[in-house]
Amino acid sequence: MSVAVAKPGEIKHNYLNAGDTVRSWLLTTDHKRIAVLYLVSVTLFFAVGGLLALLIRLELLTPQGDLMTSENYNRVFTMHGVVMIFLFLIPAIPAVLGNFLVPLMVGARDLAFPRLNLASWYVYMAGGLIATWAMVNGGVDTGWTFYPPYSSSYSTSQVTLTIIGAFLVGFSSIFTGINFIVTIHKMRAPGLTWFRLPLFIWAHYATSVIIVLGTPVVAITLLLVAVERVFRLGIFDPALGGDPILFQHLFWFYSHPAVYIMILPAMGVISEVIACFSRKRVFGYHFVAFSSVAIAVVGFLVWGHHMFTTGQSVYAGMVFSLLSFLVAVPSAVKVFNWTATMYKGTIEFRAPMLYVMGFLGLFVIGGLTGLFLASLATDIHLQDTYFVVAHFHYIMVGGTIFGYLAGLHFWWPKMTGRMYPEGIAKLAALIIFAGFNLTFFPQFVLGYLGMPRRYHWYPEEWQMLHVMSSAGTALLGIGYILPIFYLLWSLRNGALAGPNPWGATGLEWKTDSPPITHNFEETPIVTEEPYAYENHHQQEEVASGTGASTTKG
Ligand code: HEM
Ligand SMILES: [Cu+2]
Repeated sequence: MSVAVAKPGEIKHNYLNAGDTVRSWLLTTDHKRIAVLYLVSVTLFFAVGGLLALLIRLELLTPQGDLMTSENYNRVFTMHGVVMIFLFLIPAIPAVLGNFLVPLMVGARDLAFPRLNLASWYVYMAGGLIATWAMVNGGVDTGWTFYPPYSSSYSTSQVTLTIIGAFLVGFSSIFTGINFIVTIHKMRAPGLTWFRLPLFIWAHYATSVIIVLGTPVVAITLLLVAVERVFRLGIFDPALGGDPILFQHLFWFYSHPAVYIMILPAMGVISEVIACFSRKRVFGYHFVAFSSVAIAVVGFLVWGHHMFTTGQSVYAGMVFSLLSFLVAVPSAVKVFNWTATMYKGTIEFRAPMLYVMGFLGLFVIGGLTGLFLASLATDIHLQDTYFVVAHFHYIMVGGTIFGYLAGLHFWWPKMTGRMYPEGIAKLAALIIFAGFNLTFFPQFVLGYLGMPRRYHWYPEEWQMLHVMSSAGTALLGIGYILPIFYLLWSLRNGALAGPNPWGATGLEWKTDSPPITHNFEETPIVTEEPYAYENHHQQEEVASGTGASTTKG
């Protein structure tokens, strides 16, 4: 492969120093700069969502609602959910890491539609700012799920504006999804066949398909709520002749797949990091790749597990229950294969790897408790309790955010040309792991004992568990703030990374850090399977050692 590379120690032209005016950033069509724009914006929204979470946990320290009124409590948890899901979790990995890495990993100069990519950021910002405007002008109190008829007929909060914000953000993710699909189909470097693609790419491909098929459904559904609200057309409100259960069907038809929009990209990160820091090819590459596709397909068939207690027919419930068990299989396949990848590997406990190991444990707890909820009988008891809250936070924080942080640290040297400080990064990972478990494990117990979600008054005997959870949040907060400081610090003071500080495989490591505007001096030519770590060790002894089948562990 003939790709010109700068020696560590000299900073060449790259995408970061290719122009430093505000205009050069705001009008850029370089996927890497757009990734940076997204990085800054999702981080800001994460901070807003985090502050709202802090308020929730502060209120729940005591059994009485003494910090805020019930109305305001409703607003705070709703805005926490809206910001975290629509403005942080859904875009975080695809729009930041995906945007940066998809073209690099497939050996392309940019995404297929660079201007559409920039448009997606503007649409995202427009949606985010409208939602923010709604928040500071009265807020919204329906829960992130916007269930009518409360949302369409009774709530006096800023429902319509928030919905317009969410609608726009949905379109920004559709733009990104289309861009990824076309890029992956059309712009792969010579020799980069489908089964030589990194699993990060497979995960983003599957995610993009879900985004493109699912997001329009929720966008229109939310718009219908706004239409009912503004024009009093009877769609969901029974008082107007509508059907509220119809809303739940449409909403969850997207929002269950949306949980995979949030987790699949993180799974892509895990595959890359685990192979690199175990120095092994991913065990069962084809199974891991196809399990992403299987999740994307079966994920569309399980939405009814959110509706077991709505009075949907028992037979429908049984089918949804069975299918929900089925969708756990491909996720389990991934976990088994990752574990098998580490088996007998030469494991390096770098910060990204600590996040990966955190992910494995927490995602398993999140996934298995999903099965408790997917069982018709147990869900009757657990539905709308803190058990559900704990379940999805194990997945969305323990899974997605851990994956995001793993990826951010892993590719930080590539994005910035600088190494982050390893010691404090490991410390932050440990604090986050401890803080996370202290926050959310007690919530499983609380939920099992009957603590309903979205309430801020509770019996005194549950206070201890709530205090533990709030204490964990403080710890978690410290853990999240640390990376902001040391990553910014590293921009000036970090050691120079050089093109491939981890000795990783993959095209993104074959060009400079940070890469030049067009990524590669010459189009790379791929001659190897992915994750040929073992081959690289043996290369000195065996001249042509690249023919092994990828499915052999
Ligand atoms: C893999 C990523 C997953 C994510 C991101 C995720 C996320 C979520 C979210 C956000 C909710 C709550 C929605 C709400 O009411 O506000 C939820 C509930 C639920 N999840 Fe998951 N989940 C995941 C995996 C699973 C799995 C693997 C299963 C089962 C096989 C599952 C089963 C359920 C069920 C049954 C509920 C509804 C519980 C109830 O309301 O009673 N989830 N999940
Ligand atoms: Cu679901």
